[in-house]
Amino acid sequence: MSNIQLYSLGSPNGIKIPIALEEIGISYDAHTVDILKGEQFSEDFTKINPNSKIPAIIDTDGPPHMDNLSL
Ligand SMILES: N[C@@H](CCC(=O)N[C@@H](CS)C(=O)NCC(=O)O)C(=O)O
Repeated sequence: MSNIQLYSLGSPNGIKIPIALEEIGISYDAHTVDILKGEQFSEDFTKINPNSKIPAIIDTDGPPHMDNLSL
């Protein structure tokens, strides 16, 4: 298991971080959050990002990130 857990979807905002991680060569585990099904509002995901937006990252070696700019 990678220390980077990515929660996202292939939307314009959601694809930027996986592209960056791939280009930099950082390994990560990808988890789909289907915003068309409302999964961004689930209890599990709002614990990760209270703003209910993808992308979000849990880095076990650092703080959580929940915006393309902070990521
Ligand atoms: N400023 C945020 C925006 C993220 C954003 O708007 N994500 C959209 C998908 S592209 C989203 O999660 N929408 C779900 C919703 O608004 O309910 C970023 O760039 O990361």
